[in-house]
Amino acid sequence: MSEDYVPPKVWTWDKANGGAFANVNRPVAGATHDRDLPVGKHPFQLYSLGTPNGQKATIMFEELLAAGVAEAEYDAWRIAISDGDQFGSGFVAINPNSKIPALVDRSGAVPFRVFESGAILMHLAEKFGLFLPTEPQARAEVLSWLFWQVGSAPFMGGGFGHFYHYAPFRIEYAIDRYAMETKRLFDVANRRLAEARFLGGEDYSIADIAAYTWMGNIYRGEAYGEAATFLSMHEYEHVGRWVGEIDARPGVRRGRLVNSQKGLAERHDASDFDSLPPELLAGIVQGY
Ligand SMILES: N[C@@H](CCC(=O)N[C@@H](CS)C(=O)NCC(=O)O)C(=O)O
Repeated sequence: MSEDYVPPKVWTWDKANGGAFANVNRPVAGATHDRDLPVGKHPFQLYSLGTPNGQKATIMFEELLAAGVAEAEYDAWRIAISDGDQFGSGFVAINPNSKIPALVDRSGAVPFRVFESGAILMHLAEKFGLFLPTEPQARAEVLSWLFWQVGSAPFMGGGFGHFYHYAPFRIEYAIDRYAMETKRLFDVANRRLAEARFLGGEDYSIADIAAYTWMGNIYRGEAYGEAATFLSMHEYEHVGRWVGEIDARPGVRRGRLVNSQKGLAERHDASDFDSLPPELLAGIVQGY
């Protein structure tokens, strides 16, 4: 690999390309091994990891439970993506894209799968009538910001985060391109949050849950090494106000601890949190 790479006529897969995710990345889909997924006692079975995409689902469940929706009880199973668990046959059957989070809704007569973090948020919001308004204009605003986030996350993570932090060597062109786009996205959010308390308007919604897990980590300096300094996070004061407000929500604090190294590897009951040191629930932790 080098910066003066000239692509051949036809690309071929170099399995030993040395990148941080070389052991799990591959150019084909499908299962690599047989493995059934475990099933717990609750109506919702979540298969995930405490990454920003995974935390969208666990925060949503904990927010629903905090709002008094007892029917939203869930089991959260850990999918170790660096060990290749996402390529087990059971997981591929519920997400052919082999990425966490993936959900099985077993609350009705026939269980069904939901994959993609945005689809999981929308499914749960519609099912329980929370965090997604029904009035058409307000609903359109929330969905617009939700899909904005889902579409922009790959530029922040796969683009900026990858080339700034994980790539085996630094490529100025790639870092410049994705730093510029990541800063532009923060500016989009900052301007919106200067005029509205939350992304969708005055009420907290699934759009905030989705964007918070990504932007909060970068804003607080908990993602991609020195990224907060490199990207001058102090410029985004309204994003900072919004991150702080969401950080303080009890459902968010619990949701961020699920499927995480410092918190709960798995979550099967609300009482599981009782086993954690109280300072973890009082603050925000990073690390899955
Ligand atoms: N668009 C997907 C992206 C999910 C995603 O990228 N998940 C990552 C972890 S944050 C993953 O499972 N990576 C494993 C892999 O790429 O093999 C979503 O929003 O659910």
